[in-house]
Amino acid sequence: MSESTTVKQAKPFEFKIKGNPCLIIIDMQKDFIEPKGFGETLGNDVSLLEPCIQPIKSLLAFFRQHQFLVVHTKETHNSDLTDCFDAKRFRGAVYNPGQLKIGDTGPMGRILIDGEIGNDFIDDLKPRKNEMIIKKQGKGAFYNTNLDEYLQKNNINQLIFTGVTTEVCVQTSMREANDRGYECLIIEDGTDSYFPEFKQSTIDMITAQSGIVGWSCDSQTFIGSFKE
Ligand code: C5J
Repeated sequence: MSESTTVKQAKPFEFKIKGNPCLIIIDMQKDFIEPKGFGETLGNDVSLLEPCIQPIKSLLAFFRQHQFLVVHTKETHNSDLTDCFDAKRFRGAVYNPGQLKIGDTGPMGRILIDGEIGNDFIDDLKPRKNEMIIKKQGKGAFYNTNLDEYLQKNNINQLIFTGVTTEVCVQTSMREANDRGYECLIIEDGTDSYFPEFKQSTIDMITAQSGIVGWSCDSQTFIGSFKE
């Protein structure tokens, strides 16, 4: 890593790289991205999450090539659902009684349950053996996980956020990280939402007020900054 790498085009102002950054890939799981999983059962058009896959692939290749740390998160529950609050499990079903809930069996196995096909990462973004997988029950990657401890142990101060969905698990995790003292940058084309307008609003909220939660830029701007 060059000591002087700066993402000059980042918003709201340049993002200076200080040490090795860590790539955080949030919840790129079949349950959210492919038909017949959790995302679709909640009534969403999952095809809206496809555009971010290729930019995340490029970033992942770049981080691997530089031997920078990569963390993959996974929203998941134990098969006995003892780690799933009723408030989470039953909320949607109250209003849509026919809809599949967390733990119910769908075409890709039990919805959002660890070990089921739908709960696994999409084929394009499978973690390597040496990469950290954070299993989380909440929307935030820091809630009830050892992510903070892992990052501290590896002297990480800057996090590059990608994944889905922008305004739910990505934003929640980025806010948690910001409150823990990490400098955070969200990759604009490396995240998507079932609601494109929410994606844009999230990026605007994050970068407003002099980067109150962090910075943003697109994947090629980030990668290109290392070649300048
Ligand atoms: C959601 C997520 N949307 N990964 N999870 O429930 O954003």
